[in-house]
Amino acid sequence: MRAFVAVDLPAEFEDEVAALARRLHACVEGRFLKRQTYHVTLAFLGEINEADARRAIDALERACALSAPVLLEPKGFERFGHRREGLLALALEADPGLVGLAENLRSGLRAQGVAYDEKRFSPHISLVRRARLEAPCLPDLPFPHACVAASATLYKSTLTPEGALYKPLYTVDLPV
Ligand code: 3AM
Repeated sequence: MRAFVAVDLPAEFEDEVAALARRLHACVEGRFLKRQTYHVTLAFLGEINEADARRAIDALERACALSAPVLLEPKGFERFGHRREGLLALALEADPGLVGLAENLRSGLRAQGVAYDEKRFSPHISLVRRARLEAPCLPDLPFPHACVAASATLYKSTLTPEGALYKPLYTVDLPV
């Protein structure tokens, strides 16, 4: 299965992110992601088997047990990939709790021999794929208020023509 580990968004924060995305419709074309897919990826594992999934759960539990409170604090918009057809995301501040969680998870995965994508951790919430921006710059929009995350999850990702479907496999509480 295709899998990744992510921090889940608290419901109120998710509401605010969805409201921000709705306002973007006026100036951005592309595939807007459904609010139930919003997350902050900590590590993308790619194809894993059942044994890897158990090891990843172990690494996730250990990382969450060691974690400081994880603050989700919007920083600004960020574009990844191709300028006219890339990903538009809401970038988050490099909160020490969030960065520490990603580092501890990744070192736990390494210790367990579970491979993951080693690109530098750049905390963000994906909003629009294949994004084409009409205006040269994005309007001044109210960003969601910072909040403390409550959980992190190992997800199974299934690719479909309509986009990826994410199924939570195992969720661990974070300290608040
Ligand atoms: O948090 P986002 O939406 O940026 O982009 C994919 C998504 O991250 C990323 O993993 C998350 C869940 O699908 N992803 C997908 N394929 C990837 C790959 N080959 C990948 N990250 C790195 N390498």
